[in-house]
Amino acid sequence: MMDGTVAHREPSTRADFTIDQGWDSYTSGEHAIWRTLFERQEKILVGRACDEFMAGLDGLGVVADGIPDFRRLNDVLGAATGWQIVAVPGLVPDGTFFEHLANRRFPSTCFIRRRDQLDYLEEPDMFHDIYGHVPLLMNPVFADYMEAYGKGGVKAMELGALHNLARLYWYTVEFGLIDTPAGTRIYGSGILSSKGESIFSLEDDAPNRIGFDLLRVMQTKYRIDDYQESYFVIDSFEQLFEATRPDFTAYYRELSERPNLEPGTILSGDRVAHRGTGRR
Ligand code: HBI
Ligand code: FE
Repeated sequence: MMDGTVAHREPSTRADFTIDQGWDSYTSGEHAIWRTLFERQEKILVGRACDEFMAGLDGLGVVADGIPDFRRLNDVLGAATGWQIVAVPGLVPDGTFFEHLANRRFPSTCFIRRRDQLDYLEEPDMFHDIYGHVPLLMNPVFADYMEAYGKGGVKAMELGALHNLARLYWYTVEFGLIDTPAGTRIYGSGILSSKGESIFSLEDDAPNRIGFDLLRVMQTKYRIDDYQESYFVIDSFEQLFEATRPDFTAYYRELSERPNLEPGTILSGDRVAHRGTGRR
């Protein structure tokens, strides 16, 4: 901080911004909000969420009856893929975020939204982080992708290319769709933890659905205040992991010569699964 003040930290926050979840202090009202959110998504995601997500949720033992204890989840998650959940007060600085991911630590908030925020809140809460993100960390290929993303983030910051990499995260980890023999399914956490967008992303005519292409995704801007205007569809987690395995330095150079695209753009070279009717 230029004026000499130290960044505000909660007394219990450590240098890496981690805090204790404080599971014993949740109220019955907070557990009830978790139950409401869980039971709602449980109904909506049947036939909409990818199998790997459902298997991860089940394997983790995340259930409707109340807010899970991160210590219990970490016993299972650690044994499955070596990932651990660390509790943080909210959004943490990019560098801290990537450092955690690069070391197989997922930073999760530990507050739950209020009842009047059930359908939308601007920043991630524990339902988004734990229900939306953590089940897929039980999948070895996706777990590797998330670690690679963390390592890539540290590098992207050094190269001044964070905005490109943030788009990759946004259109895959947060809002990604995946093709399966049974049809297109959801794997993006921002969709999985949202009642409205779980339906909109797959079934509404408004948004584009475009085949995943790494550079195309990294040149495309995104919306943070509304449903997405375009969703990108991967063929498999292996495809995603393979596409992002190489060193990104050359990609960032190529992107610096390409225009940034508006979220609703369709290019002639796109593999268009659905051409959207436009803003909803
Ligand atoms: N912090 N707790 C938390 N959760 C996030 O998803 C998160 C963050 N800090 C930075 C961040 N995401 C993004 O800006 C990076 O992916 C670029
Ligand atoms: Fe998220």
